[in-house]
Amino acid sequence: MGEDYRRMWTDLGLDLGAHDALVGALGKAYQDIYLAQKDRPLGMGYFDFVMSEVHGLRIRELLDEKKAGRRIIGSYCVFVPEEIVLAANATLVGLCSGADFAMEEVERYLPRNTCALIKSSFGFKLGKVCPYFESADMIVVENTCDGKKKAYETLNDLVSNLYVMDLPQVKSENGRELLKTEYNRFRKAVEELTGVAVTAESLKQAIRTVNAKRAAIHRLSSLRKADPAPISGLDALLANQVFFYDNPARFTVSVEKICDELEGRIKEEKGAFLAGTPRILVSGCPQAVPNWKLPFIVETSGAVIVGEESCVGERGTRNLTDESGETVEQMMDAIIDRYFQVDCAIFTPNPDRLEHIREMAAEYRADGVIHYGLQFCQPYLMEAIPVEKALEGQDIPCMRVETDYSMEDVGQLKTRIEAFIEQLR
Ligand code: BJ8
Repeated sequence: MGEDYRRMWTDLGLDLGAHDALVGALGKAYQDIYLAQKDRPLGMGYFDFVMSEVHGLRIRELLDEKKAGRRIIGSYCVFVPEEIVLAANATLVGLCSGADFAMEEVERYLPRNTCALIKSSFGFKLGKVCPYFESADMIVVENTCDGKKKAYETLNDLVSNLYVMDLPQVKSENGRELLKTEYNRFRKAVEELTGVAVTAESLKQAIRTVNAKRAAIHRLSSLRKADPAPISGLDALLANQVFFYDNPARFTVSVEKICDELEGRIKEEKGAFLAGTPRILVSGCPQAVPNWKLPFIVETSGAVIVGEESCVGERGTRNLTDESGETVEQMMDAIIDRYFQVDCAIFTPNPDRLEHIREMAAEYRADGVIHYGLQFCQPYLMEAIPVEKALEGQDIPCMRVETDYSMEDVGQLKTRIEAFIEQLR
């Protein structure tokens, strides 16, 4: 099987030496962070397996789908509607952007002071290490923050299959119109790519499939309201990360299964940490695989993470699409309504996000909030200040963290986070 995978990666044009280094580092981090946890739910075995095969079996499956005539679409943002992709007989996968790679090469194209997520997406492409990127027939990028917008102009010179989706920045009538225009344009582009027209039947089925996986992961999130929390924040984050890679139907079944197990743990008052452990809500920038730095520090410093107000978390999954439409137009409208609720910090103003953080802090019984901002991410770093103020009004302590993907600040962050947790006790 090892040789078979190597042939597959070579055929995709990956740099095998660099890829080996990446997979080795990923495996080591996984071992040290995930497998070192004690008494994990048995259902996590599935996610461990997915992670061990994230560049292997899953890529093989995608290539098999391609052989059978399906198209693969890669994306970096939760604004790319999976419902439309599935309805036109294609598969959507999240693209890697959670680790530093080929940074010297990246800084030939992007300023040093660019957020780690954007640099990472370039690093995986330039270092030729991302089999998802290389398997994709179309790469969808979006006009969200300024960094992404400008970086994609450069990426467009490097790859031939980029599709740029324009997105609104204001939640107004005009903003909704823009989203509608863009989603209809995207539908046509995907139909052209696959040669399959979206029908009322296929769109309904796709909405059901995506709703089911969102509902399943939302169920898992809700179970974390219990004290003791039945699952660690690290493990819950992993399930949220796998959400972007896995086959949707299989993912749904696996999440429902672990939820059944967690319900049993709650009944037995069995937790990942002891009852009364300080509870943290993390809010802010997305944490893509293998960016596990913050939860690792928090959960080895005496607290448990009980929720993520993030696109790899509740912001990306909490809303479902109305399934009652009968025509393609009605269902497209329902999809637009659903995505228009995503409260990314690129929107101005963005009061819904503050409300949602307050709501989550209360529901998940968080003792404190850690606002996670990537360095040079202006939308989230700017919004961290109103978030802190809004929480002050509710007497919920908030700590602002500004970091990147390197491990250089782990010691300093740990000291600050330990002091914050001490204050919550
Ligand atoms: S909907 S959060 S996935 S854009 S961290 S690249 S904002 S400078 S990722 Fe996002 Fe879509 Fe919004 Fe969600 Fe820019 Fe900030 Fe970097 Fe960011």
